[in-house]
Amino acid sequence: MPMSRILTVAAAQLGPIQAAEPRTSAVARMVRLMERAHRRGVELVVFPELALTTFFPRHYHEDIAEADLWFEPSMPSIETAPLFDAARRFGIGFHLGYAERAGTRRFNTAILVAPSGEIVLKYRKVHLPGHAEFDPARRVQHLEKRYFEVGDLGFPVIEAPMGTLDGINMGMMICNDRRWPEAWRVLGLQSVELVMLGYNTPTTNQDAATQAGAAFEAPHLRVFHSHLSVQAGAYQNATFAVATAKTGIEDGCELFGHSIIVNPQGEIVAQATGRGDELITADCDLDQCRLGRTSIFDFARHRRPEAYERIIDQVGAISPPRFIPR
Ligand code: CDV
Repeated sequence: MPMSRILTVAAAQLGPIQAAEPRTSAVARMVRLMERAHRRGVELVVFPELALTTFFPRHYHEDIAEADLWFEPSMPSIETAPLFDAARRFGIGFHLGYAERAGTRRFNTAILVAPSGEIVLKYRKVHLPGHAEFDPARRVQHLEKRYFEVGDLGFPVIEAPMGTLDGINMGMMICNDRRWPEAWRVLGLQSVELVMLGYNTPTTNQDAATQAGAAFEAPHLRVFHSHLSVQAGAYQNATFAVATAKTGIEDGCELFGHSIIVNPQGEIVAQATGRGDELITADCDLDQCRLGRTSIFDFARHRRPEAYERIIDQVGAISPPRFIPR
């Protein structure tokens, strides 16, 4: 009987980080979570999207350069070094979302860091929600399209050692990406076994709130849609997923949290329930990915890309031909 390939992972959900909270304080909170994770035998900790600051795209800066205070021009930096030191001290890997400034370019980025402190993989968010200009109709802005470029790294997967395992296929996406099956499938096509993703999702759909006569989207459906997306993505691509949120009331805007860890059957195996810093953990037997990928989702046997042309050739939806009764 072959040994199971078990990796103990944690989603380190963060309570709110207010605009005035310095990075040193947010980093100290994360180091405390890493210490707790270590005591629970965790080998890899996943932090949320833009984990070092408030979710600043809700704040408008007319001059984009004024927003530079939210960005990291280097990684690690003096302020983030304690995370890398903690990784080495506790022998655990971590995933971190942050705003990256690369010269004059700005991205919503996530990195995977090995227990040695080495950066193993970087991803830059592809599906940027929101808008580029100040929208007076909105109570809360969502200016990701103003502050970030569309990610230019695709959806990469890397095989790397983690915990006691020799090699795990790990990939990343960020927040809104989780709602796009294309993103999951691109990871699935690289035999991903563990998808890490951070998110900041408000309890209220501001887009619906600003549309005249708009349909109401109940807060419980916001959580449902988030979980539905992660569970479906994990199931259809036979992978584990760790989806980690920020939660609570941040700069007057409520984030719904509800971080989850999902197995390749699409089942939630751990879920956060609180509104502050919270650690949820799961032992992930990566060999559970094998069933899906050798049966229903054996891509080599069953995919039919010749029928999927529209996925690549077309962006917006077109109208179908109309049936005219004789
Ligand atoms: N940070 C995000 O990407 N948030 C979006 C919200 C705006 C809907 C999300 O998909 O959760």
